[in-house]
Amino acid sequence: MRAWTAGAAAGAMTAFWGASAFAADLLGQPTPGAIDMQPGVTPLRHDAIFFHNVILLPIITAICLLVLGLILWIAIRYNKRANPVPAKFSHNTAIEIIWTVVPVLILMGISIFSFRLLFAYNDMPPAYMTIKATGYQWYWGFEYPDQKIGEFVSNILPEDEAKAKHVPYRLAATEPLVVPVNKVVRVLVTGADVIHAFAVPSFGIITDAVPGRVNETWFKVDRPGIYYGQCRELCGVDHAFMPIEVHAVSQAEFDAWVATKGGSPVGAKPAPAAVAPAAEGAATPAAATVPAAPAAPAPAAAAKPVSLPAPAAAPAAK
Ligand SMILES: [Cu+2]
Repeated sequence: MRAWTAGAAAGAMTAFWGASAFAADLLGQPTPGAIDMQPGVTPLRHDAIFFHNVILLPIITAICLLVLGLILWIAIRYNKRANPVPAKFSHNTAIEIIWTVVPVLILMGISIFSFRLLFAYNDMPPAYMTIKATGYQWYWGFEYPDQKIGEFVSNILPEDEAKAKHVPYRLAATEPLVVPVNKVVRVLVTGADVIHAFAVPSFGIITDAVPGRVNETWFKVDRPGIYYGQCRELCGVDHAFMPIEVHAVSQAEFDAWVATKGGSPVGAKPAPAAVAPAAEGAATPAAATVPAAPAAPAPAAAAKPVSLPAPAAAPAAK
């Protein structure tokens, strides 16, 4: 009972103040007994936690308390004994306007923060490097095209090895995804057989791995560490056994790791990566305007020569 009370108190504290100031949650993996979200290490995750803890939770709490208060008020003040002769009216214009307009305003307020976060997810800064993650039944394949590292396979680390290494079984993998800290990493996600999903909670990302399609997401890890993720789309019997293990390391350590994989550390990474997102961001407007622009003058230009020679030809014929 005391544990439950402590848990409820912790829950209330966490709900109102966020876990960071209260509990020592493990970084990059779930914490036994914890109820808050995993701590974030990327800008997207920080924003998502802010949105949840500072915007949504207070609104939800206030609405719940308001409705609870109204129910109690009605049940106590207007029950049959306390109020034997009920009022006969059935409409109140003022209150009907209020309970229509106020929820609309609340939703509009939420949408400002919600859309800002949604755009941040899609508005990737210029990427330092790209990783291609492919979901298989039931493991992941990772490829580093910028470093010329071909696809390598990452399986679940067997239970005895995980125990021997003191790493979490079902989260630890045979091959980690190694990335440099403080660099924008673009992840291209696809599936080879069925739909999987690439998810790393502390990065705040979850992207479907769909066969025949390439989805994109990004992260920028702000501190070194080991961060675990999992497949998040039910993909078959071993769905629970295809973890993702990400090591965020310094640039020097990353370059050393690239060398051990037989890749080229530098290459021409920043240039194509810097151009690509800009082109992608402009892809929709560019695609809309560029073909339209030549298309529009083209018929006009074609029409003019056709119509012009005609009058010119007519006098020539005379
Ligand atoms: Cu799965």
